[in-house]
Amino acid sequence: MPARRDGVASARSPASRSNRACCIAAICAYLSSGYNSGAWTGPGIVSSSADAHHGLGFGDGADGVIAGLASNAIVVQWARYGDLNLDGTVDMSDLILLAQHYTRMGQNWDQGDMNYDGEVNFSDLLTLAQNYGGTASIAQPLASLASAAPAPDELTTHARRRRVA
Ligand SMILES: [Ca+2]
Ligand SMILES: [Ca+2]
Repeated sequence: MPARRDGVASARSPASRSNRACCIAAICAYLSSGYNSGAWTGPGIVSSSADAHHGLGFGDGADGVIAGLASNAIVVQWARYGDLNLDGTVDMSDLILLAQHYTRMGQNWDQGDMNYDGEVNFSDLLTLAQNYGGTASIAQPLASLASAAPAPDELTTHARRRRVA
C-alpha cells in the first residue's frame, strides 16, 4: 500500500460534465490564489503546514492518475512537491506524468503543474527534480478554506491515516 498523507479534502464531482468542469475550475482557482508563490496564504485554499518541499496537491479521478480515486471524485491533499500521483513518493512515475504534459497549458497538479500557473514548464520540472526520491513522511493537518473562498457545495473533509509501506 503506498503512503498517503493525513489531511485530505475530497469531493464528489457533479454529475453533468459542464458542472463537473466548473467545480474543478473553481477548486483550481482557489488553489491557484491560495498558493501565493508557495506560501499557501493567499485568498483561497490555504495550508499552515506548507514549506519549501510541501504544499497542496490536486487530483481529478477522471484521468485515473490517482490510485483509488473514483472517476467522479477529486482530491486536494497535502503532498511533497513532485508527487503528482499523490502516492507519497516522488519517483519515476511522477516524472513520466510531467514529461507527458511538458510545455502544455491548462494543466493541473496531477499533470505536472505544481505552482498552479496552469503551465507545465521548466519551473515545474526543477521542482520535481529538487524533490526526487523524497517522501511526505510527517503527518500534517488538513488544508483549510480561507474565508475569502466559499467552500464548494459538495466539498467534504476527512482525515485518513494509513500505514506507510
Ligand atoms: Ca508519486
Ligand atoms: Ca507550472
